Amino acid sequence: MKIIQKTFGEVNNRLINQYTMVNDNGIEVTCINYGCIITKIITPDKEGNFENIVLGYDAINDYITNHYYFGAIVGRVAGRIKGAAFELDGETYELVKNENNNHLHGGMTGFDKVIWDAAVIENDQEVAVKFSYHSPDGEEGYPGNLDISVIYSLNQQNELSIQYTGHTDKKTLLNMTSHSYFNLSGNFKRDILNHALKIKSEKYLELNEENIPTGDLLDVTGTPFDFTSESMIKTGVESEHPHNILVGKGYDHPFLLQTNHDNEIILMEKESGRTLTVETDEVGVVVYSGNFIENGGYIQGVPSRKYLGICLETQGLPDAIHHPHFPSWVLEKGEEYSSVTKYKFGIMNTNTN
Ligand code: FUC
Repeated sequence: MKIIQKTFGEVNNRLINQYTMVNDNGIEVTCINYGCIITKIITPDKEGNFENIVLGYDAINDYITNHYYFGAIVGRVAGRIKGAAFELDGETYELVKNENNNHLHGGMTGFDKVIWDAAVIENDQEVAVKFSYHSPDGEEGYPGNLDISVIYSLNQQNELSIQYTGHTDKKTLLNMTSHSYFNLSGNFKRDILNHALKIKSEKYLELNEENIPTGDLLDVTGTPFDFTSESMIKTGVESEHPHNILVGKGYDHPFLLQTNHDNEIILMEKESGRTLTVETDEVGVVVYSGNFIENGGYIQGVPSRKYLGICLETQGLPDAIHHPHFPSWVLEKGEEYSSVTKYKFGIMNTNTN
């Protein structure tokens, strides 16, 4: 195993470094210390062709102007906070409004748009990069000085693990996620409509017309949201179900996970034979099928368009601060925020398809 470091670009006169972790099976994960962005993940298909399976750019400027959060760490709070305001201990906090009247993905300058410190970790079992960031009291409107770290580690079992840690000096909100757009076809040869997904989830969250949870948890049975047995992404894209149409035809929905660290999310593409298994500590996953990726321009040589990638954003349920019956992601002073999500890269068993 090894880590290869080089300069990726420059932001505000600071050099941005690129780290490529490589295991002995040839799996590669590349990340940079701007937004903790994962720029590339190279894995083999069933024929042994090594190709990229995440949307990304080659130049730092594309990431600076990008509003898709490609590969980035999102925070302090992933998803939308209604009205860009919340109350904690009787005090009202106003957040930056960056989507209509609401707050999205940590604001204008969220964790995806800041420079992180980085340290390389290498041992017999794995190669890793530890990113750290100090988010000052009041940043984007949130209370508390917050110190966070995100560790990306790759092992010989072809697992990428993301470990999130956070501490605050004042009660605050913290609900981070990773925003990679996966496309298992390899180098985006095909869109994700024929990717099959399996999720151990019997409930998804109803959204309003601003993509914010209404508070209602709905049963997946008999709907395009039923991934309890594998189902294609095109099921929801082609469906007339009002909840698929509401989010621009497809998925942009939080699912409540029934189980953790138990193969709870599996993405597969038969043609390439690639599989991605996601396991997490988190209570939910937002499945976003890339409905808002615009036409025009190129993404690593491929014309930009809808459904070119799928995000599987493991996290606490969105806007929980306004829904007391959702599990809380309020972080107390002195408490540790700690969460792990693992991504295992595999190949389908050809005997079963
Ligand atoms: C996802 C979605 C949003 C948004 C963003 C880029 O997390 O929930 O709707 O489009 O990504």
